[in-house]
Amino acid sequence: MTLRGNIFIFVSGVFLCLFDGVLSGFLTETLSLNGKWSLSNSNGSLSLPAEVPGCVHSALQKQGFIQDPYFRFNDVSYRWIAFDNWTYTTTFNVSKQKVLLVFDGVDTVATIWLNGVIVGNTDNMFCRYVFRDTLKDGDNVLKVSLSSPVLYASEQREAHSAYRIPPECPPDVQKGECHVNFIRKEQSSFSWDWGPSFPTMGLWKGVQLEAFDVLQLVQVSSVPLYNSSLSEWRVQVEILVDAVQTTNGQITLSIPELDSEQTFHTQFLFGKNKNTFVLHINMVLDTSLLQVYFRTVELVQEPIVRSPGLSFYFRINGKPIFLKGSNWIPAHSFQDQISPAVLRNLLQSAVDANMNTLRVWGGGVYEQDLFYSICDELGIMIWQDFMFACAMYPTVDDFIQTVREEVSQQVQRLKSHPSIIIWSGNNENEAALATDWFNIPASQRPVYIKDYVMLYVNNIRKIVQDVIVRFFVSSPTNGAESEQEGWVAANPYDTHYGDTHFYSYILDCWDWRTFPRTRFASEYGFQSWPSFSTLQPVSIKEDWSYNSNFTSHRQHHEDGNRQMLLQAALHFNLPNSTDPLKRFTDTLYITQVMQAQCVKTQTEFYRRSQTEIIEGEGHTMGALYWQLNDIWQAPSWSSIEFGGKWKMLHYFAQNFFADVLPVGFEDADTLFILCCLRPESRPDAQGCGMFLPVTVYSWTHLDPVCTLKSDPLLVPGGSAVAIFKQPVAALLAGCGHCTRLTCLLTFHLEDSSGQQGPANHHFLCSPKDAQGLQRANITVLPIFQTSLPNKGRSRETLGHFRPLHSAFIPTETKGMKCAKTCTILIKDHMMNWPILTLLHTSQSATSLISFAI
Ligand code: BMA
Repeated sequence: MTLRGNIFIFVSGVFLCLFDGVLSGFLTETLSLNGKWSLSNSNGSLSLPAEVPGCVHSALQKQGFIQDPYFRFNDVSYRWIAFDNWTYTTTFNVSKQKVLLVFDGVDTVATIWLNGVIVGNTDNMFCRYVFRDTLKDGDNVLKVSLSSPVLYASEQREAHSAYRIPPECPPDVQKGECHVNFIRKEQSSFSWDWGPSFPTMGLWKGVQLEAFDVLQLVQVSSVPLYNSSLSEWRVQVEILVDAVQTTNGQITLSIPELDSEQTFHTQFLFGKNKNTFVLHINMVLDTSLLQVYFRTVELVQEPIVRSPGLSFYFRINGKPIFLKGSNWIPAHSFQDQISPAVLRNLLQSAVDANMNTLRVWGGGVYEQDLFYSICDELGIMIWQDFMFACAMYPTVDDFIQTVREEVSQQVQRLKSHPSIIIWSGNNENEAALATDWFNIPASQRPVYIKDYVMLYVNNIRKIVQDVIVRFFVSSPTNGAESEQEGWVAANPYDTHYGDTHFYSYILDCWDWRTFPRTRFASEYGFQSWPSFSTLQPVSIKEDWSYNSNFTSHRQHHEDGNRQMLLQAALHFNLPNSTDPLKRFTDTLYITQVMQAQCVKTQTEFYRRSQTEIIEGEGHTMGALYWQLNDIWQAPSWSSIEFGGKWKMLHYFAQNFFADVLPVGFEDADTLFILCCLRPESRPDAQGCGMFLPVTVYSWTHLDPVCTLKSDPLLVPGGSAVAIFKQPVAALLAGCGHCTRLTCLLTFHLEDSSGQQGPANHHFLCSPKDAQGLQRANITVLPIFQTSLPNKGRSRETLGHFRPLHSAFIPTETKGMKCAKTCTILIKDHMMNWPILTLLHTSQSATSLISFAI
């Protein structure tokens, strides 16, 4: 398995093994209780088979009791489900009597009954529950009685009478349920500004019986540790063991490929115990050459020359790394419906768009093991939030206890994954307190700050630090500065410290001056609608207009539909077809064009701010836009639609996250082009000589009006350096009869071996004002490999169009399927604008499609 670049890399076959002789002592018999259970509601009027792992909604849908919950307004129609109580029942036959009954995940509030006797209760979706009980020979009946999460949350709130824990309810536009902060459950399951309210109930992970005679191996985790003064690696291995009696044993840790092995004699004490062993690595590892699990991570917060405040960046294996990527939300309201293929497709899409990082956002779930394994394998770095978002939380004893258990378990489960580089305490809760989202009277503020510190600092941080993982308390935060200010900074959005979240839908997104020049942009974004082919299966004809009830029902962000059009109208003519369906699909499309161009401008601004310090601001070292994926078919900030189809933004991301990228912008009527290089793309410290051909086109023709070439410039890896500077007026005056309205620019970087990175463009006016732009008539044809010299790489095939890189092909075209043996050719019959040269190469054309824009 190889992780890209030299950030952290594996060699396949390198693993820690516990030798057989020792393993035999751990032999555990496992009987899975997964599969068909029966399910009924509280008054017995509904009774049906249900799959475990699974949830009530999925079972009801599968058995035909309800329609697709995502169809039209069904989220509201099926609200009743989460107000009822539901019981899962199974019967099993065993001969062993001393067993552990293990629930890997219960959603959420339940009483567990075995043969008519209560064996335990659950109240936290993120915990694994283990009950020790005596079974009887023969048939045993296991019941899990789930209480309504909505009513439970409301009861908890009632019981908390001393002071309120805001917010009480989500905004009306979200059509959600209240008091989700009182229940340890996926916070977005009560609705979010991109998602429906489906407060799920069920056994969302596996259930099994485990029997053992002497010892049970509960969990193994390993963390590589680097001692920089000795240049030595060690691996700390933690083994969680449950022993029936105190037992002597030996543990051998071995990594044959690294010539490292050590045997430890130990005593396993009665009960559950953590045993820690440290294996010294005998080989000297050069992490830039060897592909191994070993990697170091540092979060660097240190003074910057000419700038107040502190830096905020990640040094991986000793190298500063610009984190490029996005934010991950739950891929479905019903976790049991997220298949391995769905996960892999989304994560591969992140890699295909040249991302190196995803933030698992704090309002969802700690993802399943497979998610992190795929990230390990693909080289995606993970910023992992703890699951607290946009709210205050109670700190009563029971709540703190369940959170402590959750945090210990999750960190233990996930800490071996090299992909996770940082943990963060919550999403936006420092900002919510600091900037008073919930109108908390000044006199009561200390109470909330005390609760905040108690939960995230005194409890979560303490647990996390004990197990050696990197952590900061909130996002956005001022990091070390927030700590100085008592963990809640006066302004957690301060550009001189930590990370920032920034959203503005009203300001012109083509104007880079509106963006904060932050140290690290961990959230920013714009909404768009998914394409018609994604909406069609969950809607009917009367829904297909921008002003329909359906269109406003699916929009969960206040005023979102209007904001998209206002932003689009700044630079594009809004659709005005007299055909209502065409007008609707054109409108969906223009929102995607707007979103792609907005996020492009903002991301390029962050990438070019990597090296600069301007008026004390800069050294930006991360750009994670909001958000990668969708939970259902609705407008959102995502770049990938529910179902996996790429929005236009995702195609744009493939370019704006490229390792080598030229970025153009204007300042005081002067055009600057910067060359952004990631260190991995140019490992040589000296950098490399880069040229920048700039081509000027008129909107009317495919042939260039003129081409300018910059002098070669030595560009070091890991920097953003100005490579071209010219007043626009002078540039145009030297180039035919070009004006701002008739011409535009494209440019790319070249070194002695040819073009490096994608071509980019710079518009000199809004497309709505462009003179000469004509309606294109484009056909997409499947062409078989045998008929073309190149091997199915659509970028090459479209080389003819590459210079004319800047326009916007409807994503309907991009969603086509393509076998490996075929490639796609776009023909512009009128040889006119707009043409975009990007097609997703893993997708394909199964039929001939024509369209015009
Ligand atoms: C951010 C996120 C989410 C939200 C998004 C868009 O602040 O943390 O809570 O969905 O904004 O509003």
